[in-house]
Amino acid sequence: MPFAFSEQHIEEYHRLGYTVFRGILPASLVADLRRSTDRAREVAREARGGQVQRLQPVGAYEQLDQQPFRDYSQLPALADAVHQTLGDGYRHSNLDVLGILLEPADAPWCTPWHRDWRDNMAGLDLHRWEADFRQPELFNQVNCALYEDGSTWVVPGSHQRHDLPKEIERFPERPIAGPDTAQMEAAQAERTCWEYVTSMPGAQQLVLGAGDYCLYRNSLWHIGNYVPYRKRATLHDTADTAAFADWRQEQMAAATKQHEAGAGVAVPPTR
Ligand SMILES: O=C(O)CCC(=O)C(=O)O
Ligand SMILES: [Fe+2]
Repeated sequence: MPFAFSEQHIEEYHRLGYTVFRGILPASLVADLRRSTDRAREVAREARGGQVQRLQPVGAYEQLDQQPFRDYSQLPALADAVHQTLGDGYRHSNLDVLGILLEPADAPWCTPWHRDWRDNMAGLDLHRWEADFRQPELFNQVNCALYEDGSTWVVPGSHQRHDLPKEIERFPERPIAGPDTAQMEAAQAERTCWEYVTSMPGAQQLVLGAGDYCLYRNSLWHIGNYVPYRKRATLHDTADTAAFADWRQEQMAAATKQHEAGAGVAVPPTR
């Protein structure tokens, strides 16, 4: 069935913190994007080794064919679905941010469980995040899969609320640590990551098909869990607003200042 927008997308986005526009990318565009992202995988691994998680932003890499990314960022069906879900001031893509999430070449691994910015941006003003995490125009993120992708897990509905007691009990230490799989052989590392992922109360796997566009709130509890045998090229983007662009710039500047004052390391929430 071709993609059809419905009110269920709006309802799910608000209740669960994510919704999926199934098969919204035409197959011909998926094919073109796969060609560009095959090259992106090589470029990323040459630059940063086989375990690299992403290449971002794609626009910084002139050796890639940029046309498929432009076609994706101008796709009328996507613009329309995002406008219908979020409203008119939202774009479905920002080419200055757009990246690609990739599978590891060598060994399974997973990120720690986290809410973006709060847990993976050292030096962030946490009071500011606490005050802002429910703001509709902030924190809208996108995973758009070019191959079937079950790497992302979420705790549905957690975007609406603070951590629950059982979540704090599971992860009492902050920053939250991921599992240490460095010395493990592959099947053991995969099992250890799986146990870590599923130890979060209410965790659910998000399974995307090729050409699915998932719009989600990155203030949700979520995690990425990766295995080398599952090929991955998932566009990672933002359903951006001017307000969110300003927020990011302001927070990055403040965190960098903190760092310069010796208070910690300011790193963007990317690997
Ligand atoms: O790989 C994913 O889908 C999630 C990655 C993620 O959450 C992150 O890097 O912050
Ligand atoms: Fe994240």
